[in-house]
Amino acid sequence: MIDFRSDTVTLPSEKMRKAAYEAEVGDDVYGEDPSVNKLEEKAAEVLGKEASLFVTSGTQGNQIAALTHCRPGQEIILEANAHIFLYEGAAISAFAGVQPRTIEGNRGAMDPKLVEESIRAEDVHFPETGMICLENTHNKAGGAIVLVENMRAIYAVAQKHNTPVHLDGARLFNAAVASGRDVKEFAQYTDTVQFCLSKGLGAPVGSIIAGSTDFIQQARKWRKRLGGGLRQAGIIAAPGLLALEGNVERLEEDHFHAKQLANGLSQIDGLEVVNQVETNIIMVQITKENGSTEQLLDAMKQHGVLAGGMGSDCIRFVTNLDISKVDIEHALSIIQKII
Ligand code: TLP
Repeated sequence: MIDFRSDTVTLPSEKMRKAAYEAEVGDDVYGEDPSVNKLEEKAAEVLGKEASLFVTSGTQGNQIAALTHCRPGQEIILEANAHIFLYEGAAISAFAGVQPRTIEGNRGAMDPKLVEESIRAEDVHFPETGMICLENTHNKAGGAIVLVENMRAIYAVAQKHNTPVHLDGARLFNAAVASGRDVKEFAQYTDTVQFCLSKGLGAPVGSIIAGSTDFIQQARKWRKRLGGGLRQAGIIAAPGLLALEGNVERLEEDHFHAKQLANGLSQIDGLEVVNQVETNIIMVQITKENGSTEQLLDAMKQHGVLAGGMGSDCIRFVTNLDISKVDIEHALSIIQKII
């Protein structure tokens, strides 16, 4: 199978399995797992934040941000197609007791002016704005990079109104590598950042949430409340550290593969690539009359190529570190034949 459903599907490398096997471990609820501590220190340093926390998933990291920054009855400002809004089972409402206030973005970027207009004034009728969420790269916008300049402008608005900014940076390293910038440049315009080790970076499990020492202290408590306090978690943190130290630069090749795939797909009669491919996500629409997304996905599957629907009329192809140039050429020839 050539699997383009997501970059979450990568399998741990030999080195990662060996790191898991050999990891020094302890009870992380007591803060005694040396491998987890090492990963958390490294992640905080890479992002330029005071501290960080290893969490089970991107969703858990984002929810911990909402729970720590906000109180029930508040409102979160976020982009209308944000993962937190569309794909996290309304967890912000279910757990943190907040409601979303969405803003239609441009390729995932919200207009800072609209963000400022959406911040609630003090009024007995209104919820308070508890936090502003950004997403970079933006998944539903096809892995679009939200520019540092846009983040800086939104952060200035947030600071003026004393409102925390959280970044859902599930694929922040993709944004940084593709724009030739350091992740710190993005992270400096946020109070907290969540990034996934188990997406583009290729680790089997886990995410990081980073922020101030005080924030992480409270976040640790929320993680425990959510049942996310793990014990000998070094087993999964060690491959995560390898991913962070060894796979960031490899994203450049991954993005190159994505461009090759996008180029090939756009030359197939009956398909249209509808996003500008900046990182590792390609959104494709069928232009052929009577062609259905489900039919094409089924036929591709029968020929060993998987891609995702993501609940829209687009087919999402995501490249990842396990996909080679040969896989891409092979997949293109199959799709060409069956369409
Ligand atoms: N995204 C997954 C699916 O949930 C759609 C994927 O395959 O892309 N933020 C962003 C921007 C994400 O894309 C995802 C996962 C998450 C958060 C949640 O991460 P996990 O799956 O680790 O909870």
